[in-house]
Amino acid sequence: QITDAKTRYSAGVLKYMQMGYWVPDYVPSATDTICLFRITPQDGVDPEEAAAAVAGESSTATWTVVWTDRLTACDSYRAKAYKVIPVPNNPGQYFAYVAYDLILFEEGSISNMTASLIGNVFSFKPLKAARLEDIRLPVAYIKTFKGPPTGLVVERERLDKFGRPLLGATTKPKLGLSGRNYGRVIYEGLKGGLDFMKDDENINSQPFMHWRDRFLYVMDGVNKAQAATGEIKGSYLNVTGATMEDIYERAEFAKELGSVVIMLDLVIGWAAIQSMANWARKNDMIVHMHRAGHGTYTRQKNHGVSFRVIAKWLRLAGVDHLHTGTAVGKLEGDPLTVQGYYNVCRDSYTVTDLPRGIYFDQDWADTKKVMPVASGGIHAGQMHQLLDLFGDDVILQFGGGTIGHPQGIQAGAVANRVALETMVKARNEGRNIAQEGPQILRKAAQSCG
Ligand code: CAP
Ligand code: MG
Repeated sequence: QITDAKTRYSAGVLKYMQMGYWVPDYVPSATDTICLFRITPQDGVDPEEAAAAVAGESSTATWTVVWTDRLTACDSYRAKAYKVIPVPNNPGQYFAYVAYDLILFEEGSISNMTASLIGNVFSFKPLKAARLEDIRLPVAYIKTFKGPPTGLVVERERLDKFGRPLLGATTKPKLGLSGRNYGRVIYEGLKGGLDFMKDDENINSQPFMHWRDRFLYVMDGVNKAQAATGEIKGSYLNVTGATMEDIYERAEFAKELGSVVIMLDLVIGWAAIQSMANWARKNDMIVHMHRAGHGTYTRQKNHGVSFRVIAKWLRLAGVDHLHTGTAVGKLEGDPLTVQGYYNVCRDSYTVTDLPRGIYFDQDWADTKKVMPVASGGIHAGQMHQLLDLFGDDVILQFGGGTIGHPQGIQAGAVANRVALETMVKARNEGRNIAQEGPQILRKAAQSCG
């Protein structure tokens, strides 16, 4: 085989072939993890060589052959690049498929898996750029994770809310309100008809409002709104803090006050997220995940990590809500790609769907489902588009779109609830909401003033 290859491959590729990192006839097994990297090799570097270098650096290899390689006889420790194809319409870019044996990752540890898969390779010299586009996780590895603490099915049961998307809003302005004023916003939003209110990603415990103050006033608002409406309500209390001790302390206080939900920012890191998922599982708490910071590595199309991969890792790590994009709001994202992220959150079995950016089938092996959150510059006037794009299992969150209502916060919440219920009714009656939506909304707005 090597003799054949000599006529086909450059010396650089042959070197990797001999080492076992470029294995063009490799057929991944059902227990392998498969990564699809989009690589842009440096000028003059063969794509197969670059792919093999990725396989090497993300598993066993360093920049040179080492004596101790001979002490690890087992071929399975080497990740194997086995397929490289040009990316259509993107000259210089290639899709590289790399397979990893089950033995390479610690059970139930996103930190360990990511230290291999995205540890060093993204600053690797043979590559101008690299992006982890998608990942197929084997059932054998999935079963070592506990997944969402609550999951969307149990969440609906706890809240006693079915047959429609849930509604939320982020309290604005992002920073600066006092505890008492903040609590008033929570009460008005929930009383007006929202299911959830939300802390913003950057509100923790600043001098203008310490966290205990916020939690006390927020829960006062939640309790009063529950009493006034007879519905179960929640407000995502952001327990993000400087240390795990702070995070645990804040989460314990949220529980003590009777909150059904806590919020975490993605920036706290994988180990902290998995620890908090364990805490939430023991305390029957919903975990709301705000993907703060993700754009720094998910946005560029040729470098970083795709959000669909982050969403898969977060589902395994154990979150119940995940910001997943809107396709129609103030933040970037095209409808099909965003729908693909929703699939990753909510499917029992995700089927390959190239237009939606899903490159592999993924059996979720009964991992609970994550409730996706559409947030970022959306408002009631887009209700038909949002319902049409995402269906019922989603939280639609209107921050500015509630608190910016000309007649006040409660009126903003009422507008969102009326728009949602009108649109769900129209859809259930078989009307084409994508087309008739604006008319239906205008009529509803007139009839309720
Ligand atoms: C929304 C939001 C969220 C973004 C995050 C904001 O407010 O609170 O942080 O939606 O984006 O500050 O922009 P508005 P994503 O509803 O007033 O826009 O959900 O995509 O992670
Ligand atoms: Mg925000």
